[in-house]
Amino acid sequence: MNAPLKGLAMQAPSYVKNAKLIAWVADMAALCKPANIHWCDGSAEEYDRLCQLMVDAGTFKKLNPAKRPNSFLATSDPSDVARVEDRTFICSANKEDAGPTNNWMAPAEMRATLQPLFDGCMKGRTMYVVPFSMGPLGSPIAHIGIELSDSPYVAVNMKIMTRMGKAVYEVLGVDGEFVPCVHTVGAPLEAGQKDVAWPCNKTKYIVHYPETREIWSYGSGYGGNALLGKKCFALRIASNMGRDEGWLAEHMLILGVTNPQGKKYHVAAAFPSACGKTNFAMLIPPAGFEGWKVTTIGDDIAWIKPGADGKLHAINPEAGYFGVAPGTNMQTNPNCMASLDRDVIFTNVALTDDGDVWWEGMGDAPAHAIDWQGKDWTPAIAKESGAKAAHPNARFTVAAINNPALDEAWDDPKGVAIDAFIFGGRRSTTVPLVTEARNWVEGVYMAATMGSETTAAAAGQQGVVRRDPFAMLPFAGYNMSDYFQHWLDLGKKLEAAGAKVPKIYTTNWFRKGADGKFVWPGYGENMRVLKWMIDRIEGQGNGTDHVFGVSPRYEDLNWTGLDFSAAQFDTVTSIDKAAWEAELKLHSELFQQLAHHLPKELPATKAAIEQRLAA
Ligand code: O2Y
Ligand code: MN
Repeated sequence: MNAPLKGLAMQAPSYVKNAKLIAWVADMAALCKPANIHWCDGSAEEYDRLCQLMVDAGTFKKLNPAKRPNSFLATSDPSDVARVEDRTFICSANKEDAGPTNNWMAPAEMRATLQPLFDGCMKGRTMYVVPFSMGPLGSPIAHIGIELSDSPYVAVNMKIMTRMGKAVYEVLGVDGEFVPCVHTVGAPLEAGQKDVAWPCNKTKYIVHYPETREIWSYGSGYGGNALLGKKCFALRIASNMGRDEGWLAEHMLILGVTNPQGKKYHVAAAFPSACGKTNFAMLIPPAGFEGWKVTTIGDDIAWIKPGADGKLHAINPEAGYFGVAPGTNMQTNPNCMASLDRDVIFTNVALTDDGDVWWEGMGDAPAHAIDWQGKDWTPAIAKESGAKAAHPNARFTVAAINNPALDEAWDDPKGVAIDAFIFGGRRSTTVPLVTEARNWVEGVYMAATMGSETTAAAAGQQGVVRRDPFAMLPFAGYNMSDYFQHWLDLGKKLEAAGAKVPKIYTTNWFRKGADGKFVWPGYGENMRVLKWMIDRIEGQGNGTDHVFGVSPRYEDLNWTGLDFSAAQFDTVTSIDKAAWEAELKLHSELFQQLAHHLPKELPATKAAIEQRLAA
């Protein structure tokens, strides 16, 4: 316990009644020694004031209101541009509980490491107390967090990304539970020291204590490192809560799909980072799908709890999108482009001469811009030096309510009942366009073994495949094999109760032809695959059984409005025996790595696939 700072922590507003929270803020203030404490109320006035404060400090540039009303551009320190997986730790009491896919340090050792770093880390800065609900306020599926941060950038981003503000304290009450999240940029200001536009520290720690449900983040002001509601709470800590309490915290978008007869289905889909989750969540059905509608519930994270009706009910714990800007355009995601018309915080995109933003893949390049590092950028400079106007991980932060395709139930405290799960890898060969699992265990196997290619594959060659089970490799807050077991247990429990479990699919939009180009057109055309899944849910879609599931034949998909030949279809769906033999060897390697607590159902499923392949 640190010596209390006289007066400072006593500034809690009268509507904050939670004794544990007030004591914790006092204790953290005594440790971090901020110059001020600001208890965020989540009001529009507060948002505007903090944005102006950052404009004055040089952290934000206000964009031309005629082009991009109420929008700002932040450019980060070039060393602080992405999540830092090698500095992310799961500090469980036992190393085995973090598992071989997480960095681990003993909690006491980590606390001893962080104590001197946090001592005085907020000197000269304001500590923002950010109350947030992950999920609709008061929903039985939602949970509350409080982030203490010395970054106003974090406070305003949290206002967009979560349900942030005063109302959270009403839900919290006098003795409600919250996940404490402490964040510092790690750049204390000594008396008279001038601040920089993007303070951060070379040393970074993103630390989770799963048993005590705490998050401590040091040294970065960026994205998932600093907006602690997102990956840290909603995935790493929440996956622990879900395991203990019988629910799921998943790296999944949630969408609604309504057929021309008005019947609505809900799908949750996991794709590895930067594999088009936002595009799929905002899909616009193509020509040939008149009367079909896709609506967005969430684009990145799903919390899913079994309901009394035996169904799995999902909410989006977030209230906004922190999406990748490069590559987003009117072809790949028109709904997203429309969402970005106003009220946006852009980070690390380029500033055009007319006060707007631009990024690679947005559309026609401007004749001149200021790049994300503040340098002059022209198409000629780019051609000569390869300089990017926007950082490849440049982001937008925008409220879900800006999305024209927002689902009417996106904020429903009951959540939506899930009809199907999709697990999508990124593979240039081997894995077919879409496969349905014949049962829950086979689906868990597909999800556990999914992979994503890390390097661009040369024509006809496979890149390096990084296994990314359930798209959760960087986000599972405990041992991955225990996580598989949790999925198997949940399926068993639902089936034992007589429930119809959601169907499970695996997709791969990324097969390449002999010319090294993607064959499947993707984006809106993915609707054709989605419709096949819905036909299957209704017991109507046809398909063919193969070694590891059921896939559609050419004639089983609706091709109206798309010129896609049976030969092209064969390129994205064929199953190559030798490739699958090699693939299964890679599955064995994964299972060896995850041998501790690996559920026996997974090697058994693999053996069955091997037998079918040999037959
Ligand atoms: O680079 C970051 O800090 C953000 S990572 C991220 C952001 C939004 C959605 N997904 C991700 C991800 O890595 O999966
Ligand atoms: Mn993500």
